[in-house]
Amino acid sequence: MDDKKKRTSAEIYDAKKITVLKGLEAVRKTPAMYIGDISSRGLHHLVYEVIDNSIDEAMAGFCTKIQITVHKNNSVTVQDNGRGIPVDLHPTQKRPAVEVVLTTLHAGGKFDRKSYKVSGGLHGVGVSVVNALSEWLEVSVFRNGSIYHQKYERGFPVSKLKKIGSKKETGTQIQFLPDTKVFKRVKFNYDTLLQRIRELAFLNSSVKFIFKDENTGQKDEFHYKGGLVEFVQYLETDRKPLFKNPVYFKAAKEDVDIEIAIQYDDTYAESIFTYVNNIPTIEGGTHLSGFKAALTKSINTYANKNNILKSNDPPLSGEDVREGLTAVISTKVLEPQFEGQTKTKLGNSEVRGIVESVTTEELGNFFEQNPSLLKKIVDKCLLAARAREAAKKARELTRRKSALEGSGLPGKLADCSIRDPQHSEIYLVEGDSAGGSAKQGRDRRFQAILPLKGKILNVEKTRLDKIVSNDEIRTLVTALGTGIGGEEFDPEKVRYHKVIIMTDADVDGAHIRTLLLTFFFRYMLELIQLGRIYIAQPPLYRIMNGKEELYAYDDEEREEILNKIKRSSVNIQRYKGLGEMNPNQLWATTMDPEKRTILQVTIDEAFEADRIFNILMGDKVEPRREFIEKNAKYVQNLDV
Ligand code: 0RA
Repeated sequence: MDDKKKRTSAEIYDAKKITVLKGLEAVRKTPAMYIGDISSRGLHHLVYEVIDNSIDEAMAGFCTKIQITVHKNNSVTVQDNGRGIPVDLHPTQKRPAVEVVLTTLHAGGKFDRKSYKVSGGLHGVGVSVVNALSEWLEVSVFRNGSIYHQKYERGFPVSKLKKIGSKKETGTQIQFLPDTKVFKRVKFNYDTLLQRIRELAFLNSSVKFIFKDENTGQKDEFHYKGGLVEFVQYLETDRKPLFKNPVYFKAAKEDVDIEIAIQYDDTYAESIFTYVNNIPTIEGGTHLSGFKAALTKSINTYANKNNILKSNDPPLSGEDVREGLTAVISTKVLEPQFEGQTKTKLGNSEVRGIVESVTTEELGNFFEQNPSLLKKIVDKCLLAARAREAAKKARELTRRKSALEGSGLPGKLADCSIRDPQHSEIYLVEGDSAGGSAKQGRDRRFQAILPLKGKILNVEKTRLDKIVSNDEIRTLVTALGTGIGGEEFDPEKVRYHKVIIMTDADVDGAHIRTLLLTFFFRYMLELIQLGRIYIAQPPLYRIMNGKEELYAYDDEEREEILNKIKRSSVNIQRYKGLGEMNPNQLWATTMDPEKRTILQVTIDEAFEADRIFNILMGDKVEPRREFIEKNAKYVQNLDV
């Protein structure tokens, strides 16, 4: 300190206290800056944030068990068996270290332990953020043979850290109740938490996770000792793997830890999931491109070396070697840089070369030792190469055909007059009759209508060449303007910033919606990530109260309405299909931007979506029996 007058420790204490207050105040003022949003997503993020701290302790080698419990009052407890957050007085702040961790932004990993920084994303903001956004939070530290306890309200300590008992084992327990003054709705979704916990269990094979919900009595335990190998096997549920065990390797090079598991199967999709410090990198980045480069090069090199590729065979492209590939790539990077639209793309350029060289070396060893598996892979890639060639021809044919047809837009499309994608939307409507009503009811300035004939092609069971020559899909792709398939697809070219799926509220409607979602997930994932895909919410009931016309969008709302009005004079109609609404009704209930609700499709756990779409739409009939039930639930989840 270069001040002339030395400050007293009381003054320092006050100064620090003011910074702390300012920090927590900032979090409460603009919570979205710290946790993304204050909807369901942000709410669940609080739990992940607390778990992340326990996982840090596990990565440091001191924690083997993490228990997560959702209580009846909507509070959540996260308990671990790590060393316990230190309780001794912080050297400059004159407060117990645990209090500093819980009240200072970004203090969590800063002192005396190596921790992977997770700057840029929403992760790693620290437990103090959770504290600030909780009505109350209680921490118990098991350390030095004692139990220490302290309580906070909206981030501020309301008790001193006190010794309240003794305990041999060490650990940390944090229980918190999210603040209803901050969050729109404080209700945790078991499946949402379950999926993230399962994912973390796959990524951290040394930790046992125990997850309980006291509302339902549900309990799940995960301890995947096989780590990524088990992760890939889980993703392969209901697919036929090409070889018995996934290829697996792990390496550390120049401060980067790399772990990869790979399998091929009988699907045509490419399912690669990448992580940096346990955070899903949806948009990929340098670790992914390093891996892809190594895979393409290695397969070509060894296939040539072993004379599996003949001189008249084409070289295998990246897309060819990734058809039917399922892989998980988990990296640990000290100071990751996150880029991209959703800040989920790894930017560190050094990581590309590191992952590429490790993968090249490991795959080389594997192919040397398993030439018969290499042959299986190459044969599969050659099939993909031929299909890609056929798809290219089919696309060229389509292009020439549409050039002859004039504008190039499909005849079935009732386009809007505005040309600016940002202000345009397209309704994909089930059936010609509903399509007709939508065309009459719409605001033609900015709403385009594309009626779809029955069930579109199941892309999960079809190769790209067949997909691009399917009429219904071609119409859809042309209307959207994006192109399809690998390099050909460009999400920036989309002609409408809202693509709204509008189907009947029955079994067939649900099926068509899933077929469309499968298509977007497999071939236009970026449109989902950019938040361009929506699901229309037509009403389920029309309630005539004398001359008054009311609509209910679910059973709960119907009851609410019926409770408000006199039941004697009412007439209730249950809509079985969109076709039962006249154009005016369709506009008023489902299409008018002033009144409608549309659900934005988002994918939080891409790995689970991948698996579910495959199970739902894949070959095996048995799992599809659960189709409607599961699907209905899944689409609800899409709204989080
Ligand atoms: C700072 C330092 C040490 C451990 C922790 C924080 C820690 C934080 C959390 C949060 C949840 N569980 C946790 N477990 C540990 C190291 C303490 C030492 O050196 O003994």
